[in-house]
Amino acid sequence: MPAGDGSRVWADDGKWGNSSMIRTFDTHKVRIQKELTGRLWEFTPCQGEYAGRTYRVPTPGCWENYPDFGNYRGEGIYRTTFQGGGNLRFEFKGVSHTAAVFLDGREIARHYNAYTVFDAIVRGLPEGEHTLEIRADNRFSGESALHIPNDYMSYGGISRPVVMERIGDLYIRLVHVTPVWENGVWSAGVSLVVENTADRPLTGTVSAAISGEPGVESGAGTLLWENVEFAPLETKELTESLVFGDVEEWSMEHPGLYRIYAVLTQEGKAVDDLADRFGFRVVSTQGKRILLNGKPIRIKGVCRHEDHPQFGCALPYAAMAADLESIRHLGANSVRTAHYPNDEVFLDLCDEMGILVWEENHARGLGLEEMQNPHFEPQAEQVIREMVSTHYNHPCIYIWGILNECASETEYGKECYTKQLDLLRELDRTRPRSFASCKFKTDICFGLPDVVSYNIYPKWYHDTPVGVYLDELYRWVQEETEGSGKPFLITEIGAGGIYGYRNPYHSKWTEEYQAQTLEEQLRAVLEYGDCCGVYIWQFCDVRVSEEWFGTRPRTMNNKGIVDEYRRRKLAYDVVKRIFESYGNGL
Ligand code: ADA
Repeated sequence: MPAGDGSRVWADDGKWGNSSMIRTFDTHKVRIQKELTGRLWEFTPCQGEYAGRTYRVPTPGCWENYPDFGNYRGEGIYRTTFQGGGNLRFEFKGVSHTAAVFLDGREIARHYNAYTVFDAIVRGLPEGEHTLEIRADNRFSGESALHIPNDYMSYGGISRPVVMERIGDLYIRLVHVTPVWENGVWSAGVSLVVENTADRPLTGTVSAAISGEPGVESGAGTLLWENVEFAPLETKELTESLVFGDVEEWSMEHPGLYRIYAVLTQEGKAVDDLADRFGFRVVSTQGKRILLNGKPIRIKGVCRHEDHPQFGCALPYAAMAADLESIRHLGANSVRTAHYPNDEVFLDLCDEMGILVWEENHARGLGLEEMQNPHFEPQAEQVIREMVSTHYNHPCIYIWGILNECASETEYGKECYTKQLDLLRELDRTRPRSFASCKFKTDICFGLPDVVSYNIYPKWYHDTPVGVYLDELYRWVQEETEGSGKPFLITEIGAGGIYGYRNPYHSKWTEEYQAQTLEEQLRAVLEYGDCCGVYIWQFCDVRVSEEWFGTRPRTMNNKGIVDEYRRRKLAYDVVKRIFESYGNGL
């Protein structure tokens, strides 16, 4: 609804408190948080027919879901007010796809890429009413190397929550926990990052306690760093390791979670805290297998875009949880977050449900020229850094993926794959790395990852029988590439099927053709002895960029086994029957 000229910015109720809506568990008892989204903000589009008008719109949300903005590609200004002051930290969980943030008219942050978290700290703000403005931009241009017209939609808007926190001069920036299994003993490596935002030296004491979540009894321990000195504006990492006598391991069947709770005190008073969760599990590769806690696993997965006709990419908790319920009902045990890092709440739910996640940086189908865009490397690297830093603790993430179907057949592409896989290794020594290739017999990068992964579409984009195609591909990987002897995964199989379209000839695009094709593809891959598993392309039908209408009926990618409203196609029951007949182990 238009707000009308001169109307006031949507008012804040002034109340502060700890909110558990932001994650599925509480992250603070001491630090006070307030979600600024979860209410109406003002929205003013900058281009097009309605430029300059002001509307009141729900947040988080994508503007494509506001009436009149279904196809809006441009800039939009979001505005809200809040009551507060002192030292404030603002966390933006996702703005699509470029953001400039202003507090009372002063720029406090800029960020590119819809799918990762960024923040801004403002010190000494006078108590009172303030205005926060976010300029979001979802236009395509040479400045944007990752968001390009593509086989999914780059939405616009504040697509994930905005959170405001009161912090002191010293605050706990992050905590990473690395579970280690060595010589029959579990330990947890803890790394805490504390930041002094003041321009004077400060002293603080930090403690960190690990305990099981309710229902997980065993294992507990505490760490203490007393009277740590922080130079002005210093960011300091505190590391230590804790040994555990007995723990409940995190597995697909029993996803036992542990909590780490860090508290910062100054002069005996708790001034800040941070809680996160992790699980005791290690992932490794051995020969041609991927191991979870030493046992070879079989991946039965679906690729999933964050997409819904009512919410765009800003799916609320209930819609994410419903997708995961379906995925579990299908007998699947894994999700590939194609083709970007996902909402933290989705990962929280996967942690709790024991669903393994292949999490991917943001890039789909970039050719050589697109990778040579001078912005490509820094933008992709930033996604990797932000993704690993914020999602490090999730036990559900068993592998990091990069650069889906990019130019891995070229020398220049190989340099980029090398740098990004090296960066992943530097940021996280514990998880295997991979990339999904479609370069049939031309890929030159298989010496680089820990797992070799391929997207294949026999019976859809070509007519070679599935078994023949798979054999030819696998033999080539083993005999002629540096991927020989590594675990091998099929990261996409699939076929298009339009919901409700059936005919007696079972032609392409019918639900029948899709169901038959998936059955043939799935059986061939799951029966392939040397293959660690499979991901179906894809869980649900998704909207694609307008530029892709030509090969995409309905301007949708119709390869979902449910449609965009999550209505099951014939393929759903076929997949369920097959997935349920294979276990999680190999
Ligand atoms: C690719 C790609 C997907 C999707 C799929 C398809 O393999 O990784 O994003 O475009 O093909 O539907 O053709």
